[in-house]
Parts: sequence; C-alpha cells; structure tokens
Amino acid sequence: MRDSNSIFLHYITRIIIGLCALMMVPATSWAEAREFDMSIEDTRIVLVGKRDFHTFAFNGQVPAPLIHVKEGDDVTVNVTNMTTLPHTIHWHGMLQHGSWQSDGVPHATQHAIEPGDTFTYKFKAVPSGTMWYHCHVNVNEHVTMRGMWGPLIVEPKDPLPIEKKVTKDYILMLSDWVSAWAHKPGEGGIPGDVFDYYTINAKSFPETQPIRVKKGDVIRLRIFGAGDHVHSIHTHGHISQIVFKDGFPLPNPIKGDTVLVGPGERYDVILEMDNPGIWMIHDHVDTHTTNGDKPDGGIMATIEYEEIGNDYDFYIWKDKKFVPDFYYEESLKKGFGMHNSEVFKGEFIEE
Ligand SMILES: [Cu+2]
Repeated sequence: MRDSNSIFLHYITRIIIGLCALMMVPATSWAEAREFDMSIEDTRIVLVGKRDFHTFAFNGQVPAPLIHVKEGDDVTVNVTNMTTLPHTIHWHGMLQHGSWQSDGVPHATQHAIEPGDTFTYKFKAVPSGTMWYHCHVNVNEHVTMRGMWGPLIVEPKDPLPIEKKVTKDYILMLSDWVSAWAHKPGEGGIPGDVFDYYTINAKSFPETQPIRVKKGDVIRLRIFGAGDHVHSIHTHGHISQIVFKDGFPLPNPIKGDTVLVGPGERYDVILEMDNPGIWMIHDHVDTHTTNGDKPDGGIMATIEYEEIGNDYDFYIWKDKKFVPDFYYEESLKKGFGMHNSEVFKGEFIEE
C-alpha cells in the first residue's frame, strides 16, 4: 500500500517530466526549413556618377539579397542561371557537415550551373554569425568585379550579452573595381589590373549614405571584404570594438579605431554612440578614397547624429537625399527569410 508521501512523489515526478517535455519544445522548434528561389541575371549597375558596370547579379541586385536565417535552419536554395556564362554559389562560412556537394565549387563539388539551368543547394545553417555567399566560378572576375556576392546572416541561438545591447545593425560589403573591364563580361580580374573604383555596398562616395544614429544607440557594423583588396576601416570619434571575426566571437574583443579587413574576411564591430556630431567612417588605404583619378570618393561615409542634424554649410551631405536600407538596416529588421532590396536593384541587360 502506498503512503501519502510516495503518491506525492509520484505526482511531483510526473509534473517535473511534463515540464521538462514542455521546455524541450522551443529547443526542437527553434530551427526551421526555409526554401528560396534565386536567379542570376546580366545586370547593369552604377557605382557612382556615370561609372557603370556589367554584373552577373543575384536577383538583379548588387549586393545580392540578404539571406537571414537561424542557426540550425535547413536551407534550400534553387538557383537559376539566366546569364550566358556558368556560375555556382559558395556559402562562405557554412561548415556543410554531410552536405559537401552544396559547397558550390566547380570541378570539385559540382558541375557549374550552365546558362538556363537550375541547381539546388541544401545545407544546415551552421555555424551562426556574419557569413556570406558568392560565385565560385572565375572568382577573379565574377567576385572581384561582377558583383556576385551577398550577406548570409545566421542568427545565433544564444547571442552574447553585448549583441543584445545593439540598437542598430548595418552591413557594409567592401569591393574594388577595374573600369577597363566594365563592359567586357567574361574577361578581366587578372594580375596587373589597375583598380580604380572602391565601393561600400556597390556605391562610391558621394553616392554612399550616412549612418543615422542618436545618442545612446549601440551600433553593429558587419564589415565584409567582398573584393580583392585589403581595407582599413577607420571610424572617427568612437571606439571600435571588434567582437566577431568571420562570425566567431573573439575571446577578448579588440578595441581600436581602425579595422583591417582582408578579402573574404568579416568583422563585426560594435560601437557606442556617445559623442554627438558628424563623423567620418572611411578606408584608411588612402587611394581607396578616389573615384577613377579624382579624390573624395570610394570607401567613405559619415555617422550622423539626429541631435546634430546635417544643416551645416560646410557639410557635403547637407542636402543629400537619404536612402534607407543602404546598409540593409531595414532588411535586417524584417525577420527571417530572403529579402530583395530596391536600393541595390540594377537594370536588366538583354543579351
Ligand atoms: Cu559566376
């Protein structure tokens, strides 16, 4: 015969088991299956002024659409090649455990996707962090100066305390261009090339945009080396704290005022907006701040505080038309999925 204690224990045990089962629900439902369709299109984009470029653009935009998923998601991407040259997509940073044939490398993991064909990539979004995707065919041309790159942000299951403080999130993809090849698709990107245009998200100053903040914001700059050169990104008036390298948290974040970003690398830099003003953020490789042979161009922008405004007669962007989402800040707020952005859309080129 059971005494009242053992009956009590029996029920308590069942309640605990029940609670544990409930707590496991979020663990299993965190990751989801997501499927996206993407095309590659011959697309004309303008870097600055009249400097246009023939690109092979993902969904007709440079940079490519934001793909924003959760750590552990099962991602499927159907890629249709509408250009006249072969391409692939390499998911840069994804470990591809058990899915090496989705790594996107011609002659190693797949046949390149021929014009008119569709290829399906399937992989688990692991690890989390600031990742990206790019073509892996003739990378010297297709990645360097045909705009075949975009951000892949994998949201971590357990964000760091400092990430939770971030109020504004921005993506800056740095790239370098050789205008001699602008209208020669299928050629270029060779040793000896003279690089003469430098861009943030495929625009050169003054056609870049200000980063608009207010005092108290904590901003995260996700900086990508998407091109062929090394960039030294200097921010005036603030401490740049490098928190992640290639998506991985640094055991001891590095403080500085410049961040050196090499080809393929990503750095997540977190800055406290504690100094109202108008501040430069620019490449300190000085020749990267030119357009062609003219100074005051390339990789330059400003941080503008709401409290300060922009109505100063000395300020070059006094009357500038503000274009939201230039740093994907709106796309990043849209939740998980693939987000095209009108800001980066080029013009379809009929072949
Ligand atoms: Cu390609």
